[in-house]
Amino acid sequence: MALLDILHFPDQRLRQKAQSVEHIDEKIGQIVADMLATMYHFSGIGLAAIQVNIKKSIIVMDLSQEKNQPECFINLKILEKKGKHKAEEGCLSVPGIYEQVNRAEWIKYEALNEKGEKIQGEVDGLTAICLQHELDHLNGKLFTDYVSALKLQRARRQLQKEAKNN
Ligand code: K1U
Ligand code: ZN
Repeated sequence: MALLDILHFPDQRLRQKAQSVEHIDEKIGQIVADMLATMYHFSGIGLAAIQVNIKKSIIVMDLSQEKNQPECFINLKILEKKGKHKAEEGCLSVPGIYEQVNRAEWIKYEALNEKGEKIQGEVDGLTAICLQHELDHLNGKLFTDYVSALKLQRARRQLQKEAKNN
C-alpha cells in the first residue's frame, strides 16, 4: 500500500472531471487500497480519486468510529434526491476550512464495489452528505464553491491569524 499525495486548493487539477471505470482489475484494486490508506492517514471520512490526481470515478469512505468499515463506490450515480439539509463540511483538499453547506437530505444511488458487483442504496445523514461531496470532486467541484467569497475570506484570514500565533 502507498500513501498518495493529496492535491490542495487552488490546484487546477482539482477541477478535472473523472472518467468511468470500464474494467475492475488488479490495478483498480491497488488504487482503492492506496486511496483507503491515504484517507485513513489524513483522518478523512471519504476521498475521491480526483483529489489524488487520478481521473477515474472512484470514491472511498469509512464512517465507522473504529475505522474498520471501508467502502468503495466505483462509477457512483445518484438516481434520486429528496429534502434539504445544512451541515458543516470539511475537505482534505481545503485544509482548515469548515463551512455550512446545503445538500439533499436523502439520496438513492447505484455504483459498483471493488469486486465489480452492482450496489444500490438509500441513505441519509452523513453518508448522504459525504457521497454528494465526493461525487462533486469527481465532477471538478469543491464544497467551497457553495460558500460565499466573504465567508471564505474570513475563514482564510482566521487560519492565517492562528498560524501566526502558533
Ligand atoms: O473529500 C474529502 O476531502 C474528505 C472529507 C469528506 C467530508 C467531510 C465532511 C463532510 C463531507 C465530506 C473529510 O473527510 S474532511 C475531514 C473530516 O473527517 C470531517 C470534517 C468535518 C465534518 C466531519 C468530518
Ligand atoms: Zn473534499
